[in-house]
Amino acid sequence: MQAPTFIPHTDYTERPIEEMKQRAQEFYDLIKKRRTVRDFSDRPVPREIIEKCLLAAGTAPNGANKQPWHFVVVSDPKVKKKIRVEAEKEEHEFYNRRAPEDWLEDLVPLGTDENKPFLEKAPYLIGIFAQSYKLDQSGEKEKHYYVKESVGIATGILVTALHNAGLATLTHTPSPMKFLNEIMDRPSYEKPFLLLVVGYPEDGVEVPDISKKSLSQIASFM
Ligand code: IYR
Repeated sequence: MQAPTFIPHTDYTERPIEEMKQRAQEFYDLIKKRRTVRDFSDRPVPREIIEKCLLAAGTAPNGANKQPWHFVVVSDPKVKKKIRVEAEKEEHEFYNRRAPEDWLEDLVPLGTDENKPFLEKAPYLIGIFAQSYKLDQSGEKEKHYYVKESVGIATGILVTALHNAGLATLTHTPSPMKFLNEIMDRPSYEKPFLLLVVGYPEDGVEVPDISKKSLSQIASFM
């Protein structure tokens, strides 16, 4: 067992209380403007922006620093088409057979259906995969820990980074998503976590008239 190596945390900046309050307010003002959109423009987005946001996602706290995620960025129209075809097959089943009545009722305010044109129109689809373990060169399994928690946090940072950059996202979960392994050429021990649709919103896009819970509804202080 190797001894741990520690270095000074020189990146930490303590801020005066007033500045903290202001920054907390400013961040809330920024993030509360994030909305999931389902109509995307086909305007291209420089890949460099996506790369930087992925680097941000990769800083997420995670189990034993195993970083158990993989992101597949798709911009090739042929691959996007394949994803749309497979996703719409699953969605057709979901909306017409698999989904219980109360689930479909809960989706009414969102106005979703089995048609997913955004999967071809948006400039990027990011497949997010959760690695339940990793195989090293000799085929040995390396264990991963708290995989869903870790990938969930990384995904949250990715969504936040993209919003901060000025892009819109849609967290899309065609279910089941196993077809993504084949299309995105990922091994079977990587589980598709979600498909993030990224781009500019379509001009004049509308979003559902829904609201977020208040502080007292989501938090209690003891
Ligand atoms: N995956 C389907 C259904 C769906 C389910 C939930 I929960 C949502 O918040 C939104 C949609 C679809 O994408 O249409």
